[in-house]
Amino acid sequence: MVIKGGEVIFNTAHLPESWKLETYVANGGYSALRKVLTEPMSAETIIAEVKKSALRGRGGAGFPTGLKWSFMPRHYQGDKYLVCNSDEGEPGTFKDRDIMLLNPHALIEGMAIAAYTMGVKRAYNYIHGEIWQTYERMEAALEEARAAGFLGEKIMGTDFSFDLFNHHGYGAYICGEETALLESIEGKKGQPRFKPPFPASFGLYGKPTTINNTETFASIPYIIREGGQKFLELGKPNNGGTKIFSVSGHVNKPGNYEVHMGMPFAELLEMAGGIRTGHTFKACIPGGSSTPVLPAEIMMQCTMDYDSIAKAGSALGAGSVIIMDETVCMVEALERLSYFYFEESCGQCTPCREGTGWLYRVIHRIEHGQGRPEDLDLLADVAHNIGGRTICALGDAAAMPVQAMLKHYRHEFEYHIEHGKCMV
Ligand code: L3W
Ligand code: SF4
Repeated sequence: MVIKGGEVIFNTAHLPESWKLETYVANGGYSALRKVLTEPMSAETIIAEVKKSALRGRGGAGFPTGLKWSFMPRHYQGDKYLVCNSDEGEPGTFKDRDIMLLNPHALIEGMAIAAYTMGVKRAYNYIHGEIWQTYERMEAALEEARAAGFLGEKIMGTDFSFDLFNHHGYGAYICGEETALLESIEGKKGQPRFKPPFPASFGLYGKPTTINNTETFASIPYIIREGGQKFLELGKPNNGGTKIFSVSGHVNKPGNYEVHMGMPFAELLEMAGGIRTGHTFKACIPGGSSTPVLPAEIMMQCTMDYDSIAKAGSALGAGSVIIMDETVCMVEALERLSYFYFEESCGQCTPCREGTGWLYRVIHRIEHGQGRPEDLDLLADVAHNIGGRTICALGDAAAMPVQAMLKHYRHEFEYHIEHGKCMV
């Protein structure tokens, strides 16, 4: 798989043993933490710089990072926590594991800066269950950072003390939902909580907590080193910086590509080697399986940023670009997606628990030649009755792909019902 280096996170990925502390430090690593601690920079100044950068949460929601940091109660004297969501498990996502494999110290440094800014002494990095090599790499990086005095008591001889621990999950997709993740760290069943209250006021062990994605934290050292304005200018207004796009599916060179936010989609596709030889581009899921599918002709007009993809009727999500060529039957593709959400529903709310199974069963029978003429209206109705009626976004995430597929590819579903087989 291709890892295409960028300017912010994969800038050292091409170097031998890029994950080692020695390599990181030789390339400016931990100088941002030093700057923050020794100048010293005030929390207000750091948050202002992050706001200026227009860094938005890289886990899927695109929430402004500087704003999120400003929610943490500044003068609260009790325990506060910082949590990194490295639980990427959505179909199409595979960037955070490469960040932790290739540049783990950018994550550690970013978290240390965030902890200093928000007055946090203890943090957790929640790593998806099935990625053992990544977990071991992160463990080794934490050991290196502790031995070098970048974590622990009185960091760099200042009064700032902070420690960070990895927490290995067990592979449940729902634990990537931020409140289910907190429950899981607390040793409970990983089920989402009602929001509000948001983690900023009631988070880990009921204490104020900030949760950001791996790529979000790993972008922070650059912002402090080079300034928020420079990061902003790598992208476009309201969409600052670079973004790692995980391109998969029917391209010649699938992989992780760190590019400027706002790059035309056509250029990204070109970088990924184009559609596999001899085939034509049919459709794209631009941000991970919970983001609506877009036909090729719409996608080719987009730039890769939150605003452009939203305007086209989908979402940038976690930047997980799934490319499909003309051989893909959309009924079969949706059957696989809907099985995933059915399987991963935590079962707390009726619309999601029952609705995801219902969607899957109807799509399954269409795919296997037993569809009924009324099934398409039934699918639309069930999806409509899940969306917005559940505790967490998994319900919406199960409903949206169905609605988007019926919007753009209804004729393929109709053909399947009429002829009992794929149109392609
Ligand atoms: C305080 C308020 N905090 C919002 C915080 C909130 C959260 C962030 C965004 O889901 C999406 C999901 C997936 N006071 C606040 C506030 N916050 N208002 O801001 O919140 P939210 O609820 O919009 O999103 P989320 O819960 O973080 C993430 C979609 O991303 N997605 C999923 C990708 C999957 C992975 C994976 O495999 N792990 O990354 C892709 O599109 O469907 O909609 O921190 O607390 N007033
Ligand atoms: Fe669980 Fe689904 Fe409800 Fe989310 S929407 S809390 S996954 S049942």
